[in-house]
Amino acid sequence: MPTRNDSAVSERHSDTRIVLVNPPVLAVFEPWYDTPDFGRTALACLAAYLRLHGYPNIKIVDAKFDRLSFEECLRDILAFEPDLVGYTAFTNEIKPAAYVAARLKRLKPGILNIIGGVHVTAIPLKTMQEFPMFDIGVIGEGEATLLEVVEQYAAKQPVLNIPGTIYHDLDDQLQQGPARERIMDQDSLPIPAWDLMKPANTYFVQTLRGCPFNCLFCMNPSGRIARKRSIGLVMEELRGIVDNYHPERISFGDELFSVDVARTHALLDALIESGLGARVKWDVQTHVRYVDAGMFRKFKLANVDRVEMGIETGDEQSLKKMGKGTNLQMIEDAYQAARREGVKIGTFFILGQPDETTATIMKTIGLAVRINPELPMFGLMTPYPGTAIAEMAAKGEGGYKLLSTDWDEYNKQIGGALALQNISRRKLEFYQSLAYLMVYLRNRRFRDLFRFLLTYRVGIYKFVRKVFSGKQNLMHAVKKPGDYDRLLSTGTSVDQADMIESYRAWSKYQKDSMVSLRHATAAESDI
Ligand code: B12
Ligand code: SF4
Repeated sequence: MPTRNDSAVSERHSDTRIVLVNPPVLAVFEPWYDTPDFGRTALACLAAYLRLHGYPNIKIVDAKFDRLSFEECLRDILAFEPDLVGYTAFTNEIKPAAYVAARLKRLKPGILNIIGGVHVTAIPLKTMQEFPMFDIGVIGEGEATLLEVVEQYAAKQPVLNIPGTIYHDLDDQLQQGPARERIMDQDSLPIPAWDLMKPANTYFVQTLRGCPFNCLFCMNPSGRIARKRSIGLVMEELRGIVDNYHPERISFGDELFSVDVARTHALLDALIESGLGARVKWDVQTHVRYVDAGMFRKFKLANVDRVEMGIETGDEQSLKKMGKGTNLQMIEDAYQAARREGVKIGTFFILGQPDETTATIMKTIGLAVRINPELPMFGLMTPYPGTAIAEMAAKGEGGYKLLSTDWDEYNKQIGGALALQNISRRKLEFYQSLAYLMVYLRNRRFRDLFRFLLTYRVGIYKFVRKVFSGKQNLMHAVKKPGDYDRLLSTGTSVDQADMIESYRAWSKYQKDSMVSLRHATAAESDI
């Protein structure tokens, strides 16, 4: 019987055609994410790398950015007549990606389906078992790995044992290749292929990959060492975007934008001196430990419109346990500095910290009311695979109750994956709504509240329907394509033990990667 690797071999040719897909949404809950005015950076990065290495026949189908339904997404993929199709997926996107891949496999069995992104990175084996419509999984940073996959394919070789992949061998058994080294020299990567997408209002630009912290709720997919692009290359990308596409906003999509304070000052100086800062709105996501009054002054001069920071909780004990390296004093200092310099702020809070109580939630809400950020964001704790929170939830530690491993529920704003033993999901959702209301009402921001309600009206309507239907599950409030569940039900979905294992495996990977990088750095300094 031919295996999926064999069947593909006969149809291969050197002029390989590749489609990269950001899958459609099941329903619009959060317009900012579900109907974005920006394309997915990962796909632009991968396309640019393949193109640089001699594969020009690439199409990006960004179904969210292009507002495509599942049918339209399939139509666009098929119209390009691809040999390989690569899908990107966060956890909450893995089922929609698998659904497109399954439909495509039925229509064109010879096409190689490749899945990449944080979900398959966190649980490679389980993802491939749960979703057999994917032929190859790419674990971690994708550029070099995808290129090798495409090269083997184009050379009419079965795609086997490539570092950073999980794949089906010639007997259709799942095997994992060796670990892929992270790309230390980020300047070796080309500028993302933004030209393969329609012009956008917003661009997410990455100036570095990685973050030194270890928050309980985050798997830190890019590793603990911040690998930085040079200021020159970042400026070249920014100039290209502003000159060619005239966007309204550029968001720095780094995990921790100002982790290298001196470099951040240099980048802000470059934005100010070049006059580029004045031509577009900017926002950055950073950390209260790595900002100060001088930096906020430069943010202002560089026309940075909003600085976003993960505050997470107003409870000192929870902050201590979290692994974020912050405390209430740092939060206070950062927000006071921003206010003094007149910089707008966005803040992320997560309700549902380990052993959270009503009292600690009220502390968080109290802090948010006092900070009164221009953009307040209250998420509910979500046990993403590969995180310590997922492990705790699966073991019932931290007062947690894992409600679901249905990935459609894994959304921080609205979803139904986790509750606490002493605070039901319904109650957490109540506090989340209360938090938004308190920030707007206590600060007399009635117009902002009205705008918030208007923006999120569809999500709010679905949320209310969920509450009144008495169902915990968000997906009951969603109209799915008729064959969605049937096509995806393989009977091999993950269970609690897999969530525990995912954290162990990912922590080990992170540690090994740190050790191997330290060796590499030591060896370099010996030369
Ligand atoms: C910027 C960012 C965003 C931006 C993305 C903007 C954009 N244009 O791309 C925005 C603001 C939209 C966003 C939204 C959300 N985000 Co976010 N985001 C990030 C962040 C900080 C960086 C992602 C990024 O762009 N990295 C740069 C690119 C180049 O790297 P990458 O995406 O990892 O892709 C590489 C590899 O993964 C791989 N790869 C990826 N796709 C593919 C596909 C193929 C075929 C191959 C071969 C390889 C491959 O190769 C790529 C290049 O090396 C990450 C943290 C992180 N370190 O990843 C969180 C992160 C991805 N986000 C996260 C979350 C939870 C969300 C939200 C769900 C939040 C929410 N509402 O609950 C939403 C989801 C939106 C949605 N679609 O539903 C989590 C995901 C956890 C999980 N397991 O799913 C992360 C890991 C943060 C965290 N603390 O846990 N996010
Ligand atoms: S600081 Fe941010 S990116 Fe770093 S580990 Fe914590 S949540 Fe993840």
